[in-house]
Amino acid sequence: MSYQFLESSTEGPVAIVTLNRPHSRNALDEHAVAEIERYFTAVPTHVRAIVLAARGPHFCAGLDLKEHYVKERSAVDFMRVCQAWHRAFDRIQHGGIPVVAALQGAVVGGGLELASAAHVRVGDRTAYFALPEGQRGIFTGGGATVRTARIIGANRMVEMMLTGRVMDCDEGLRTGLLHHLTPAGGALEKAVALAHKIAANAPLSNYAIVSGISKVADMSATDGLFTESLIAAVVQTGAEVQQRLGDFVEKRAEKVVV
Ligand code: 1HE
Repeated sequence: MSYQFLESSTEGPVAIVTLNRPHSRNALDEHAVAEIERYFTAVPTHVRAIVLAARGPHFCAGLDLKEHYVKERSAVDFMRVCQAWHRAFDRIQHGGIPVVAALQGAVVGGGLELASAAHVRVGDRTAYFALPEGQRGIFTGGGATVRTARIIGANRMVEMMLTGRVMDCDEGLRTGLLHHLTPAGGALEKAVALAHKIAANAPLSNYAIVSGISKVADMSATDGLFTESLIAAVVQTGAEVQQRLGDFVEKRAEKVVV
């Protein structure tokens, strides 16, 4: 499949998908969001983990403000834009394949919404986060009220949006926007290494981890526990379980050590 905004390549079971519009700081126009949805809807079948990266010094400057300015969209037009973002980012979060984001520079507005849909976020020391919608006279529309608020807390998101302050990489690590922090320029290498490690897990376990946990978080405790038992019943009887547990019992498997 051919793309204008995205670049993709594979390294064995790991795909690397790269936002490739650095001259616009990878701002997301309608076409870019449609390409993201298209890629994550039809991931090559051999891919077991995906790295989401970006060219240039900034991961993503969010909504393409120039497109929004020129199009002078109506409320209904923008509702449709938001729904397209929701569909695309939902494919990332719930597509069943682990996604590791490699972040540098600005991860702002819709760029933070995109990063929030990934399962693992690796940032280098240049990475920073902001929700400048208030200053632009707009509002989040790519899922931040759900995904970003659940990561950093609704209260902190309100404060960030009201004040427009920039969160640096250290605070990003403390608040859960980052899971791993690397020296400048090191995020992609670390993300690819993590993706290979993730790809070595049983695919059914990975599917359950990325699809099940966030769904259970939307449920009551009673429904969540019941759903967990159903997921576990399927995964624990999967094709690879006997071999992997046999490796442990026969002392061929790695131990869990610090
Ligand atoms: C853009 C965009 C954009 C850059 N839409 N064109 N997002 C923002 O409010 C962030 C706005 N951008 C910035 O604050 C800065 O551009 C950056 C900090 C990201 C990067 O700064 P810098 O100095 O490296 O680059 P630059 O010179 O500001 O930008 C380079 C070019 O990218 C320039 O275009 P040029 O034609 O003058 O070369 C910029 O206009 C262009 N550019 N950001 C369009 N966002 C679903 S709702 C989501 C709501 C939001 O995402 S709100 C957050 C919007």
